[in-house]
Formats: sequence, C-alpha cells, structure tokens
Amino acid sequence: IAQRLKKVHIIGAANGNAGHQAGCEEAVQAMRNSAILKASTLDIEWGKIIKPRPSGTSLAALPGVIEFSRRLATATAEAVRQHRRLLVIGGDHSCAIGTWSGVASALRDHGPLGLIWVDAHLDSHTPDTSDTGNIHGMPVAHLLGHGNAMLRHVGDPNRKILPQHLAFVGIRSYEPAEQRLVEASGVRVFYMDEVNARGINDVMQEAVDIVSSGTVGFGMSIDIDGFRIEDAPAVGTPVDGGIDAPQFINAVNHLDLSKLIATEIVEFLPRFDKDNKSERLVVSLIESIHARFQRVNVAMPVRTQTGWMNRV
Ligand code: 6HN
Ligand code: MN
Ligand code: MN
Ligand code: MN
Repeated sequence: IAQRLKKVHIIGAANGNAGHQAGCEEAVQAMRNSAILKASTLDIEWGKIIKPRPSGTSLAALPGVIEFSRRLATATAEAVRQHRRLLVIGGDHSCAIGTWSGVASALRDHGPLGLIWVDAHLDSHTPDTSDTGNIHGMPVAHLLGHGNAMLRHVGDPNRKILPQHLAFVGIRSYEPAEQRLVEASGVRVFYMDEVNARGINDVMQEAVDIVSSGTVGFGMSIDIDGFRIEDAPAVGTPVDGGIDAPQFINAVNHLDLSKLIATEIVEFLPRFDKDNKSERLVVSLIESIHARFQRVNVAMPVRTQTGWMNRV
C-alpha cells in the first residue's frame, strides 16, 4: 500500500469551452504524451479522464459545465477518500468547481478545506457580474457559495471553501465587481505588488499558514497564467508582470506541505507553447510539489459517535 501511495494519481479534466479561447481541453492529452513528464522521476498513475459533453461557449456553456463538474467532483472525492496523492490536470479554470467541490465533500466529516489560488486573475465573478460570461472567470465565487445554485451545490449543498481559509497569490487583473465580492468576504489577496515587494518565498509561507489554520488540510489551484509570460507562454489570457516561475519552485521546495491534500494545474493551451516552456513548467511544478507531498503520513481525524479518531 505504501508503494501505491507514493504514486502521483492524475485525474484529467479535459474541458475547454468555458475559457476565453479553445485549447485548454488539449492539455490532458498533451501531458499524457509528454516526453518531458515520462522522462521525469515521477511515479505517475493516470486515473479517470473526464470530458465535457459538447456545448456552447460563454454562458451557453453553463449546463455542460454543471454536468461536467458533477462527474469531476465524484472522481476527485473518490481519490481523496482513497488517500491518493491527487493531481488534477485541466482544463480551463472552471474545472476548479468540480475538483474542489469533490475534495471538500470527501473531507466534510473531517473538517474544512483550505485553498491557495495562484493566478493572474481573481476568478470571482458570478454569472450576473461577468462581462464575458466565461465560466473560467467564476469558480472562486461558486466555491465560496455565490452565483448559480446548481454550480454552488456540486458535490453537496454546503459552501466548499470559507473565505478565511482561502488565499490568492499573484493577482494583477480583475474587474471591480469580483474584487468587491472577494474583499467584502475578507479573503486574503496577495496581489502581485505584494509578491514583488516581499518575494514569493515569504508570501507562499504566509499563504500556507492561512490555509492550514483551522482546516483539515488544503489544496493548491495553479492557473499557469499566474506566472511570467516567458515562463508560461501557452495561456489563453496572458497578463504581464507575473510570478517568476523558478523562484516559485524554489519557494515550494521550502514550504511545509504536510497538510497538502491535492493540487490542480490549469489553463495550459499546448497549441500556444513555445519551445515546450509551459510543458516543462507544468512538469517542474509537479516534481517540486510532489517531492514535498507528505499526504501518505497524514492521519486524518474522523468523527465517530464518541468523538474524534485517527483513521490510518
Ligand atoms: N482565468 N476576468 C476575466 C473574465 O472574463 O471574467 C478573465 C478571467 C480569466 C480566468 O484565467 O482562469
Ligand atoms: Mn479518509
Ligand atoms: Mn488566470
Ligand atoms: Mn484562473
């Protein structure tokens, strides 16, 4: 069993129609074929690949995203219940609704889930406030319990993440309505200005503290447009002035990831890659995170009729 737990269990979220442009749906296949990933030291176990039914774009994608999110949530919940070292490869960022709804519902009896959101964007619109209607700009609002009821209730009807258990890192592009939602909820936002002033090391340490305190564990949702364009050129909504990827990886190497439950890497559009830079970054991220991933050692407390008990 210990052998199996050392493996990285990858669930593929092959969605793309809720993004700004098509292409994210190709990332799962690209990573399955990736010679760079195969050449890495990682012990990979490919799990379920979830594909959306054909649907429209912008808000016309909504019924498809709801149905897709439910199937993805079922898959991530199962992986977490089996104590696998879970990695989700997206997909446009709307897949985060399914990923974290499933993880949160699997942990419901253990305690609340924390979440670090690495991104250029806040992704905190509701269908009512979005200018574009693109659902990849809305996952955080839904995980916090706002917006469309069907999307809010994927996995179970509870709020998936509480604002005090969420931290954004790398933010530099947003609209006023989503910023109001986030700031009014009291979520900690490490805007890019603060990352530049303090360094990514310091910021990530504090982010881990925030999402670890009062939670059973935390997830990381990494939108690769959070990084500098030269580190991750293959994105659909590039924004200048991103996180220095080598510095981020160095920061990860010094983090306490003992409470990490799962990681998600999204918004990779392989057709726009240059010299395999983005692909290389995705593999480096997985390598550094999984080198520090202690999931196998985490004994999660479970609620019993007489109190709390450690499940091994
Ligand atoms: N992402 N705020 C913009 C919108 O359309 O709502 C951009 C969202 C980007 C989302 O990159 O995951
Ligand atoms: Mn368990
Ligand atoms: Mn983004
Ligand atoms: Mn995003």
